[in-house]
Amino acid sequence: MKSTPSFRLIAGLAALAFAVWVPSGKAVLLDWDLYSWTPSALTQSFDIDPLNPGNDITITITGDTGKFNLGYPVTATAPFTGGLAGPPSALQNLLTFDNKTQAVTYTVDFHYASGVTDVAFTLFDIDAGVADINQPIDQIRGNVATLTDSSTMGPTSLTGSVQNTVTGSGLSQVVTGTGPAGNTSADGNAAFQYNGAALSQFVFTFGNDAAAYGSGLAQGFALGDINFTPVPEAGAVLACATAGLIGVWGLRRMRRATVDS
Ligand SMILES: [Ca+2]
Ligand SMILES: [Ca+2]
Ligand SMILES: [Ca+2]
Repeated sequence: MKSTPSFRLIAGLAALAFAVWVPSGKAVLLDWDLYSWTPSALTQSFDIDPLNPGNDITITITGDTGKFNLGYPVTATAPFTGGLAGPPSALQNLLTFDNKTQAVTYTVDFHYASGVTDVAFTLFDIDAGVADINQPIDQIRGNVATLTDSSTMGPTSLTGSVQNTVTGSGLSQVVTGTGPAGNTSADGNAAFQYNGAALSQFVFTFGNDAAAYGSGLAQGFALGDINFTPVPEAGAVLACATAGLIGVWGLRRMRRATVDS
């Protein structure tokens, strides 16, 4: 039997699809230089991944949101840069709490059927005022991710800097400022990673350490770019494997037909 040109084409394309289009779990980046936050908005969704239908990520801020300084949150290259060259834009947050118990919580939802993994981001300027009880002491607490099976986990890696300290383990890891970090330095950075498990959401809360006085002074931090890797959907993997098998079968058949002829 002689394989027709169209059959050869289909078999070749199917084999090619298998070779290049098996879902690779390609990393996606919410890059604040490309996507901006509407000033003062408390929730926003972003469609940053063309391979995933519709919006891919939503960030929502709750809690004492009335304490944001005018015009915040906002994407900007100042005041906090994390010490990065450029500097790149980041989600800047400046608040003036009335007391040390007020706080705001950031919820980041990923809109992927099978979740995402290898989430990584850095917060800038998690620090404390000069050694004076009237100064705020930045604190990031409540660091928890919700997995696609509804269980929870803490950051798999949480790395502080010169002017903050990381305490606790698992679901109770906390970053607390220990001294003043320059707004354009890396001294207040805190790098987060959630690796290994498919998650659909992570949260963190920005407030003050219990040792802070809470005197109504402005304090702030920035959220840098968010990296993550979508987990391929089981259906997509199956479809690719099927296309690949058809392609391989077709090519073998063509080869046999060529030998026979
Ligand atoms: Ca999308
Ligand atoms: Ca700060
Ligand atoms: Ca600072």
